[in-house]
Amino acid sequence: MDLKTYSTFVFLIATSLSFADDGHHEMEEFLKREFSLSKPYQGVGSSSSSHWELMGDAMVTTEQVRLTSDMQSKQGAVWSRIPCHLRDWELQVHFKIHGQGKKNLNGDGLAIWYTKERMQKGISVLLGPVFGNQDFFKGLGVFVDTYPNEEKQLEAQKTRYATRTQRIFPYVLAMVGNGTISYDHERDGHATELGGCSAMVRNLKHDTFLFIRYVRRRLTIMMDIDGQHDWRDCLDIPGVKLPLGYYFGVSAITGDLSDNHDMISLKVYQLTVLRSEAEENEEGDEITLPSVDNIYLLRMGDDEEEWSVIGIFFTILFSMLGCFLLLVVVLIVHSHWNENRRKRFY
Ligand SMILES: *[C@@H]1O[C@H](CO)[C@@H](O)[C@H](O)[C@H]1NC(C)=O
Ligand SMILES: [Ca+2]
Repeated sequence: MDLKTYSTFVFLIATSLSFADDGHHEMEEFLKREFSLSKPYQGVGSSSSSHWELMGDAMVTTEQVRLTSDMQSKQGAVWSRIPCHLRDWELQVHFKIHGQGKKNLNGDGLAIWYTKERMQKGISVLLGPVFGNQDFFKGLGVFVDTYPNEEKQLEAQKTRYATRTQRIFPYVLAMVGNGTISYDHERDGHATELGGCSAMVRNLKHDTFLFIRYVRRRLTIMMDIDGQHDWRDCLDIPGVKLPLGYYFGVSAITGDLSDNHDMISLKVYQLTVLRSEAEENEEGDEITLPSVDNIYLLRMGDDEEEWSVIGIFFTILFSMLGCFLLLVVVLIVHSHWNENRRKRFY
């Protein structure tokens, strides 16, 4: 299948999925060219009238926007110059991560952004601790993390990794920042993770895609990385509040270990969603600061919460056992009573 047929295919699936996903709500998609980046990347990095701005070590070729090449200590990014005021959108990211390094001897990964600040030119090179972008960001970051820093660090300390919390890398994860939350690179953002999934995306022959959908304050991430042209769910989180007027961007970084981090295309679709009046009212007030509802329920790897989940499980189990016992007792008493009654009649 060539790319065109493929896109049509993806679009068809997208449309049918969106119908399926959203029950009775109809949804249509429109490609927004002003927020999209695709071949032949006209003017990107060379013209100031381009909708996209290239930063750091990023460079444009005919085939891709290369955020970093497979060399040490590089960081690059490409940022949209236009703030996005779409309420419901989908971002389709066609990317490629590849390099000479053997498994786990490569890094560090790339990030896809919807944030208040676009990276500033000039200081970007100094301030890029989060996959080439600034820390304490406001907005959404989706990271394709290709190097397990935490695991390697624990290995070096000869500490055993709790398998319960182990994540298999490369790992895709989402984080929402409000300007005061820091991304912990040494722990691969474990403490601030909203959710994520493993994604074997490196050194693949076929095309790899990530879909980030934001509809009715629900954040969904899907992937197509197996070359099978089907979507795999990665995460699905309701109650994600993102302000309007933020910027899309992508960035990547290499350290001692490296990879080529290539963007082939970024496509933003406007999703038109019909809302009921109740939904309109519910979502009525404008969001000024990014946040996630019930964030404590999402935090993983936290002992207390796991215990409380186990606690709830046992409470339910014992209540059910209790009810069952009560039922048995009632039945026995009842049948005895019936028997006695029958005896009285004969
Ligand atoms: C940002 O989020 C953190 C963690 O959820 C919270 O403790 C903090 O109060 C938030 N900051 C603001 C300014 O809302
Ligand atoms: Ca990492």
